[in-house]
Amino acid sequence: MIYKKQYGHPFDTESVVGSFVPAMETIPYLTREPDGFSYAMDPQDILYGLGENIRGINKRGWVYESKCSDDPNHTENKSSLYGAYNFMIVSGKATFGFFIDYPGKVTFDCGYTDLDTLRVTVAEENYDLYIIEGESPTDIVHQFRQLVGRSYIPPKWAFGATQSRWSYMNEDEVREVVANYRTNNMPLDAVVLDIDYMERYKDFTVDEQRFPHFADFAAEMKAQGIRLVPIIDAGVKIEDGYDVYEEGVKNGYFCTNQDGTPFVAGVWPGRVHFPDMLNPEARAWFGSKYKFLLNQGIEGFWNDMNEPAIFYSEETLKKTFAKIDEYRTQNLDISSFFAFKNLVAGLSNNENDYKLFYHDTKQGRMRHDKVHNIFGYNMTRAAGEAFEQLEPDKRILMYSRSACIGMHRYGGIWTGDNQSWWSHILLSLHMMPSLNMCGFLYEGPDIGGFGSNTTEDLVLRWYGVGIFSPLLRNHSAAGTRKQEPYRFKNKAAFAGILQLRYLLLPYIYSEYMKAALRDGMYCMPLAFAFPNDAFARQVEDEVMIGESLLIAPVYEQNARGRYVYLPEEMLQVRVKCSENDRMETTVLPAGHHYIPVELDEVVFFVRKGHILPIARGGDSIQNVASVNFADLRLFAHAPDGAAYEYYTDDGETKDYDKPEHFVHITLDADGNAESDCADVKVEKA
Ligand code: MIG
Repeated sequence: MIYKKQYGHPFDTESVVGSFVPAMETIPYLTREPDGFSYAMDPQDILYGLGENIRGINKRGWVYESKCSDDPNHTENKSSLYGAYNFMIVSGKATFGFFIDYPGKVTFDCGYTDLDTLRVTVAEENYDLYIIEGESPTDIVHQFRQLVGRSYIPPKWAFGATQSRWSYMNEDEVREVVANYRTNNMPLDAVVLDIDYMERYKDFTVDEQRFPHFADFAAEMKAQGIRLVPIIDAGVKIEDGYDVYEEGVKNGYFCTNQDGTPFVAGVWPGRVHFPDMLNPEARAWFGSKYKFLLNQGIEGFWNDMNEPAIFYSEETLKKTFAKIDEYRTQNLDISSFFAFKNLVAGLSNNENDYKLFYHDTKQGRMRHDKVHNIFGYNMTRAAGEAFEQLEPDKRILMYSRSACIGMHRYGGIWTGDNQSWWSHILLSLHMMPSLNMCGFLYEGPDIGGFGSNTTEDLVLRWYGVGIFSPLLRNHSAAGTRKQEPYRFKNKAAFAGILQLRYLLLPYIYSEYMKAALRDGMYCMPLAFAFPNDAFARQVEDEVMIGESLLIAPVYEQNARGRYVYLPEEMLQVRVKCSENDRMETTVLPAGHHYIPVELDEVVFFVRKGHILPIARGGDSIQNVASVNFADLRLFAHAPDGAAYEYYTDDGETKDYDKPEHFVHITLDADGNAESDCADVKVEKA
């Protein structure tokens, strides 16, 4: 049951696509406050949601702000990251969900000011509030997702490994990455091209010195089973003769200053204009530009800097220089010195700049800060809508940095500029279920860490989590220690852990597709799967991946194992990655266990009575195309038999719902396995 209450005159974000929801006079559960609402929490109440954010799965005890920002320091003292995910579930005394459909700033004080009070504040009283009532958190998520529409589905190859770096500078550097993966037996499906593939950071151009025959090069890579995934930035460089710039100016497609002239900001290319992603015509135009790369054989993209990130606005820069001139002649004392110092540091990611420019939307002219959180969403939507037209039958990979609920229909996300820190492994685990609730199923972190120097053990342990996230991407910042898996000593362990990902793909893909097609979750907190287990409700470092799998990764340096809580009897699968993924199984009773996990091992757990179908190994796996999705080994502890619904398709086209994609697999108590599809062979492992 969903209730809706409209306050004032909301801007239509188009986040909601679901069937008509009747408006309610009074809403249940929440207490109205002057600038939002509140809820009195019981000590046992848990707060879920808010998508990609800092801190735990349970959001209690901190204050979060939906305010898309480009902040590369994902530390505990922050309140906002790149996206706006205004969906939460209260689970406890009462269990319900709520969603605030509003494109500006929303504050979620989750027991920060007052330990037991949830207080939500909306910047203006122009929004839609939805309350979702359901039997359980899982049911609430399901209903919410029907309201906001089906999640994005990437091509199957996008579940393979991606290697990225800011930046591979030319064709030969990319070739070298691919060759190193191949010679070390590390499967790979995609290499990312970061900003340096462009000509002077101009969107929809390719640098002719570095990539002189781009289409041929894309074809050469594809022949080896590798896709190139170029980056697209939000800002369009101001440069005479550059077609994207000139067309945008001519047609009035850029965001404007108050006086109607195009707004100028500084980002990578220097001065840029921002395409007005909220103007439907401008959005269609920007989307059509992706054709330049699609035509050269590109099948996947990532959209960056689309909060939008601003290094400086022309206006604030001018004021800053003027102020610095004033300081020049002054005696800089304790206060003026710090004010002077902060002037330049405060130029970038400065919220005030969002008040300086305007959009021409369907609902008239809007100042940016009032619709700020849907800019990145609409950049990705521009691409998604264009792909529908240009390639109606083909899945195109798309993931974005900024996001807002609604964008989940057009693309996934990567979780931005994390650091090579152990705490960020755990953070990436926390983000998975929280994003899933909000509809973002395709997601993943920069494995190994983006900022600062990494270490071999960190990268290995991070893969131990990352092989379970739909987007599996190793990425790092310019100037940091290189972290491609073949750079390290224990190559066999890296090869094995990547091979393991590919062995797991039949299950990972099947679970992903069922979650997407049925508005479910691919990854969920333990509490969702074991709602009556008081301890499972507290667990923050284990999650469920699909219906069968519980993961409990090691995320501390020098740890050679960890405590794992099993809510019920389970099958432990221990994988020795450095020995060709040799697997050992043991049945463990419910309870707390110390589980040793060496650096070259991955250990996971299969629920009793459930099946984990995996592919057959061998060194033949080089990419997703070489995985046999029709010859499965079943891992199970099923004394009373078990059944599994296996989803399989070509992974390229969009006829997702065909009944023949759903295969029924059964396993009886004696270990006899059967599938109801002649083309899918199954055998108990
Ligand atoms: O200001 O394109 O999050 O993944 O490597 C940095 C360069 C701009 C930020 C992205 C990161 C990417 C980087 N970009």
